[in-house]
Amino acid sequence: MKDFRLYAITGEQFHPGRDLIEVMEEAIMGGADILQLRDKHSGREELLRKAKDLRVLTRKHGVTFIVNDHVDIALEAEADGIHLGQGDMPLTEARKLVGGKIIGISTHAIEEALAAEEQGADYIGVGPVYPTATKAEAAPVSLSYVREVAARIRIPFVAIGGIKLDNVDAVLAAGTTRICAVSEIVGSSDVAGTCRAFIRKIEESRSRI
Ligand code: 3NM
Repeated sequence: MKDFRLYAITGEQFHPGRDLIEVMEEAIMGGADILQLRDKHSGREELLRKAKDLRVLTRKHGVTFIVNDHVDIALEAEADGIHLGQGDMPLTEARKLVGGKIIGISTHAIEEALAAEEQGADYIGVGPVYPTATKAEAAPVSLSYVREVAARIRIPFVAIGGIKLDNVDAVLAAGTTRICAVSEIVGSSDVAGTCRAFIRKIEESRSRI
C-alpha cells in the first residue's frame, strides 16, 4: 500500500452541526493522507451514502480511503480497503472477499500483531496508546507496546488512541512513524491546522531516524 503519515478517522459526534465531508476535506488540506469512515450508528443506506461521498472526496485528492467493519460497503463504494477489529470477520475470510484491497487490523497485544502480519494484513493499528472516550471499552496498551511493535513487526503500523498534539512526541519517540487520531483532529476548531501540526511533528521525528 501507499505509505502514509497521518490517518484521520471520522467521528461525527465531535463536530455537531458541521458537515462530514467539509470536515474531512479540511483534514486532507492539512495533510491527512489516509481517511477511514468509522460510524457505529448509521443504517446501511446512510453508511453507503457517506462512503460514496468520501470516495469522491478522497479520489479527488489522491488520498487512500478505508471503511471500518463493513466489507460490503467498502466493495460497493469502491474504497481502497477495509479496517477490521479483533472481533470482526477473520482476516483470511476478508481477504477472499476483497482480493488485493488493503486490509488493516486493530491490535492490542504483540500476539495479535504477529498473527495479523502472518495472515497478510497490509497494516495494523497499535492501541489504544492512551485512554480515550472514543473507544472507552478498550484498555490502554501503553508506549511499551508501540516499542515492541516497532522492534518486531515489518508491515506498516500506526499508533492510535488518545493521541493529541501535546502527547504525540512521546508516541513518535516510541518508534511509530504514523499517527492516527479521531477526536483531536475532527473535534478541532481548526482541523487543517491541527493536521499540519501533527505532520510537522511526524516529519521532525522521521528526520531523526
Ligand atoms: N481504535 P481518539 S483506539 C477507533 O486501539 C479506535 O484500536 C483504537 O480515537 C484501537 O483519537 C480508537 O479520539 C479511538 O482517541 C481513537
